[in-house]
Amino acid sequence: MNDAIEFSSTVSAMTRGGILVVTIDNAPVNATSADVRSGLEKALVHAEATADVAGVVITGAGKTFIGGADIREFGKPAIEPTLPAVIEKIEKLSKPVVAALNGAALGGGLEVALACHYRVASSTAQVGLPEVKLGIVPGAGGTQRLPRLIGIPAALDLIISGRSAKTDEALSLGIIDEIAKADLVETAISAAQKLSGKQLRRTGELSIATNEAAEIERAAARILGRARGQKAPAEAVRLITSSNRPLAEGLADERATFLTLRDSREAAALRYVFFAERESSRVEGLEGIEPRPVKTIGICGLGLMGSGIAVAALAAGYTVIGLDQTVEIAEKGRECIVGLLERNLASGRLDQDGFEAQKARLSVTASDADLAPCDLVIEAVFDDLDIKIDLFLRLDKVIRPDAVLATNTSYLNPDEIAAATAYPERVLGMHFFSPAHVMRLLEIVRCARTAPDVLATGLAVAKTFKKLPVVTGVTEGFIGNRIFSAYRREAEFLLEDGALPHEIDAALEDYGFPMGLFAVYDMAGLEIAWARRKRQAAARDPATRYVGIADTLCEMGRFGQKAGRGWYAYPDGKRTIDPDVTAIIETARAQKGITPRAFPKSEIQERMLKAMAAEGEALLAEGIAARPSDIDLVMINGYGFPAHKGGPMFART
Ligand code: T1G
Repeated sequence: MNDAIEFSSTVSAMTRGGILVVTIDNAPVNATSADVRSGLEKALVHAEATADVAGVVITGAGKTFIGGADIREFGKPAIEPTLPAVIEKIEKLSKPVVAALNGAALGGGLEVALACHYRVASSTAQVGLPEVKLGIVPGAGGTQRLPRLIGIPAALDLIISGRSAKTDEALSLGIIDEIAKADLVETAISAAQKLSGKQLRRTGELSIATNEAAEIERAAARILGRARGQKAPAEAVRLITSSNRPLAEGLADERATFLTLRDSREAAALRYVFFAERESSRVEGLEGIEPRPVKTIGICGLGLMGSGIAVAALAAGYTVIGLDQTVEIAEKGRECIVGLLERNLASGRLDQDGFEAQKARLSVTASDADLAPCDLVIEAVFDDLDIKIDLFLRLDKVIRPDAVLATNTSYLNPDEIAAATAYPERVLGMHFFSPAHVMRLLEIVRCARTAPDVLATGLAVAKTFKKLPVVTGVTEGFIGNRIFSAYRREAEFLLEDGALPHEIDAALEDYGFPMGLFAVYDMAGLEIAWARRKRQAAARDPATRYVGIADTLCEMGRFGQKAGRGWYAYPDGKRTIDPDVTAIIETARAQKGITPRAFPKSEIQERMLKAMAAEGEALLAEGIAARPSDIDLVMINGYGFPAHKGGPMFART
């Protein structure tokens, strides 16, 4: 082995067995920055020109092969060499180039690997082209080379979903050629040595199977039906399904499309969300604060929410002790939890060993004393203040003073719960969204007296649950439900002013929401909000505009889809505009002397967005939310706000 050659500050190489082993070391994810591209290009020129170099291996330092192009460089002037230029050099090299995938090969990372003549992966590697999640298309050959390697239908699935494939799937699809059984780089070196002097398989020269037209047609139609106004998926479908044309032509079209999309509002919004998700767990004042160690988690209340939380905790490796009122109820909770684990097993998300291990870490009880070993207890009992305070007072007697107590309440004031306990500083809120084992969003409620290391514990546990934590202060409904209330109020004002439920829903779905507000309302049921409005009626300010239409519907028993009627009628379960509801709305307008007028979709959208943004501004001013992007993450991940619009705060910029 000779000395390392530094081709740039992030690209170095050593010759081993006549093979130039090029390592990219650009923390944190080996993104293909300008320095990486320049270093790679120099290494390829060196390999081509050096007689005793018989081939090249490209690998990454650390746990990622290449995490993609450097997203932070987007929007800045391009610096030569571009990634497509470097990739073309790889594919055209006269000597074999072998990719040694030591970890994630995503976006531009997989595109680099696709141009190599052979791909070896470690068992922990994953491959993917997630560009559509950033509002763009692969811009360095992915839409043209991947179909040549695995066919158009499989390429459509991977590129449009943006998902990653683990090595077994990547091998069976043909994206990688070998999973290293021993040392990855050694395996890659021997592959390069065997290929030296042989005819090289260049991905760009492969032909594309064209006997799958019907399957392609179906896949494309399915994808476009779900795009909901996004441009990138449609463009990706066009590029992939037309990839059986000369490579140079396809690459030129792909590059032009990528550059156009990269500068689009949709891509800017999705990049904003990407970085916002990594920002949300950074809380001012917590730098250097260590979370309390958590190994055993108690969950009180094993209903739908509690069972979902238990599944998330078991999947994260914790020991879980479930508590409910009686042994029978607790056992029912266990059945529910194990049922969810069995669904994970059946779907392949869990293997048999994993299933058995998680089941073994679960126990249930009706006795408070059994929660004594818990480092953290999360309550998900009925959302009633007295019930929650009573439970926490009981827990004060059985768990350690340093164990953390978390309430999952959606609407009660956690400060009142904390104030009633022996150690208020150990109390915080962990507001899960149902189903808790599926929904990523988790509002971490910082109570007035929550200790910093308790807040840090909540954030750390959220990360192990693979949740998206957003810290909120204490206010009615925290961030999400408070903004949702403003959104609902504005929609009801629009009803009185002249719009109808289906018109508002159509405008919201046109904007990108998967479902309009009134359709969601009917699905969730009107009675919950009605009960809350009745509780708050005495305190309501008569000077504030109040719309009683929903109350009228509830008084008529029109509680929504389950009741067969709500904002819509549901003859044979199909949501249908109900003239009775229109009449109720018209009567309400007349009673207030309102002369209704028509509202175009754009005005409905503008009023709804403005109402959400105004409430968001108030949350920022009150210090409930730390940053606008936190508010956007809550609305995107908890309330269906279209991510490609960035969220209500981004959308107003
Ligand atoms: N560019 C710049 N920074 C990136 C980055 C990227 N591609 N990926 C991650 N980071 C930053 C991230 O912001 C965070 O920064 C740190 O790295 C750790 O990230 C030409 C045009 C690779 C699976 O979409 O999926 O290639 O917060 O917390 O959990 O066709 O990062 O520490 O300051 O996520 O170990 C396509 C995006 C780009 C992959 C690692 N690639 N990244 O996960 O770390 S477009 C992607 C990820 C492209 C080509 C097109 C994940 C990861 P900070 P992290 P992780």
